[in-house]
Amino acid sequence: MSKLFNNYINGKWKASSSGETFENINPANHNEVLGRFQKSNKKDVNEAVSAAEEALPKWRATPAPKRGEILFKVAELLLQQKESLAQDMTREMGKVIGETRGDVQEAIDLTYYTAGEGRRLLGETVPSELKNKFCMSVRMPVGIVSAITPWNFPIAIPSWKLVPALVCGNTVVIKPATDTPLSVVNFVKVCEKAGLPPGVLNLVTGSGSEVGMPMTEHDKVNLVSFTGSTDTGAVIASSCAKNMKQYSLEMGGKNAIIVMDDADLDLAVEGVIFGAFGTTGQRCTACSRVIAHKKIVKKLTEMLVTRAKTLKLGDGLKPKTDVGPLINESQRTKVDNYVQIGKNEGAKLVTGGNPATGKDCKNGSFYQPTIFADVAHKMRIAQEEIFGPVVAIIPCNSFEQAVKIVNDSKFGLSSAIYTRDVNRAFKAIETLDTGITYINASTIGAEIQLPFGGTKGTGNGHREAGTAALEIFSEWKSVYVDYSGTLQKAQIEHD
Ligand code: UN1
Repeated sequence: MSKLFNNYINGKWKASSSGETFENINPANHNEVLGRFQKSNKKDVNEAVSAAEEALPKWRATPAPKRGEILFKVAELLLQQKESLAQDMTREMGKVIGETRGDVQEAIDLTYYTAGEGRRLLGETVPSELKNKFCMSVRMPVGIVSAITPWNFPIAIPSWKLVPALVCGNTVVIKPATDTPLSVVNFVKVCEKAGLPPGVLNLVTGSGSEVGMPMTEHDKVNLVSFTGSTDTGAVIASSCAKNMKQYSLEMGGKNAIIVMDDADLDLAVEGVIFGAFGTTGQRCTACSRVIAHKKIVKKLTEMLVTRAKTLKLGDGLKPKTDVGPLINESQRTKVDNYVQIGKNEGAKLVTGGNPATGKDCKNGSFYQPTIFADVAHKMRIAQEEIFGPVVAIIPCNSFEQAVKIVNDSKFGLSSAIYTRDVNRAFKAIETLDTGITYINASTIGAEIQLPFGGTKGTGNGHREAGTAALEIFSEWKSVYVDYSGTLQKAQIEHD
């Protein structure tokens, strides 16, 4: 019988009231069960929210530098445990060990950076229009936060939500994706060991409908922070709007790399391969469109196909593996369906296009790195998020046309351009309608000290990471101190 994992509520590890569990399976080897996790329900959510409510007054009254000190400890422990956290993560969700180490490193970076906010949380002091009066703004916690996190960055993305929420003085209930509960259990254990008081952070595992929705609808929850699919984001947004709750959403992308005729093609090829097939294409920032100038499109396509064929698929724990599996069988079916759609639309399949079933792949959800050429930008494979190792090459005639094609998308997360022309690079920065733009680099690999998020259908205007995250997890309070000893009237006493 595989190991049993519990929820974490009010500082205690405990089973769900449902009495039921679900299995966590290695996507590289379906015979390996990593453990059984609690199949929780509304009752567990209510208990977790009550714990968060009870812990809130004391936590928000804890000086922010002290909250930051606990979070520094979290960062130190993550650093100490980096290797075992990364190994668990590869077994749980498949991406290669170098990338899972990177995932944990992203959480370490974010946590050190944001713990320091405990000694900043900057507000403003501004002059008053009246004499003997002092004006300032301070950051207040929002209250109880529900964090609903995805499986593709199972520790980094939870850290983007939990750490700023906690440093700002909120209490939290987190629900990890059902494919990656182990990484979040590991993260919560680190927080417990670092000395986070009971009730400040609570973990409830289970499905979106049984756990995620009650966490969204609960009337004591003040803010829902979600990363995941656009469909689920839309459900969360309408529920929060109805109940006047705050929400921050980070959803899909259809990220593009423009390759101009003056680009360093070797560099561009590495960027496209890393962006399209890194994390098996399962990043919101993954490169899924290449907009290539007609003068180089043929050569670039050949180079990409040659390079894609060298990629070694298999178990991400093996040091020679380049590309791991997809997260589960339903994602593999979805990717395969998109490949059929691409073929039916008339795109030219130049490599891949099938599930990978060789000896290193036979027990897992593997899919061949897939490239389509001669794609028209209105085709579904060039418009919809596939979330797999599939990239569409779209020829273009000019820089201006390339920008139009990139921007003709309902999403706006990440974009990139390969060019040696500095003027064109700056024009790209100005005109590409995405939250992130890379020059001579791939669409993936954002650093935590900058805002992360996108325009249009990618989100709802918020940015995570950096100091931008504080705008999500704190509320402004404006403070006026009148030390005149008289009744002074702003605006009215104007002359
Ligand atoms: C995501 O795919 O949701 O920029 C996050 C990147 C990573 C984060 C990706 N640092 O690719």
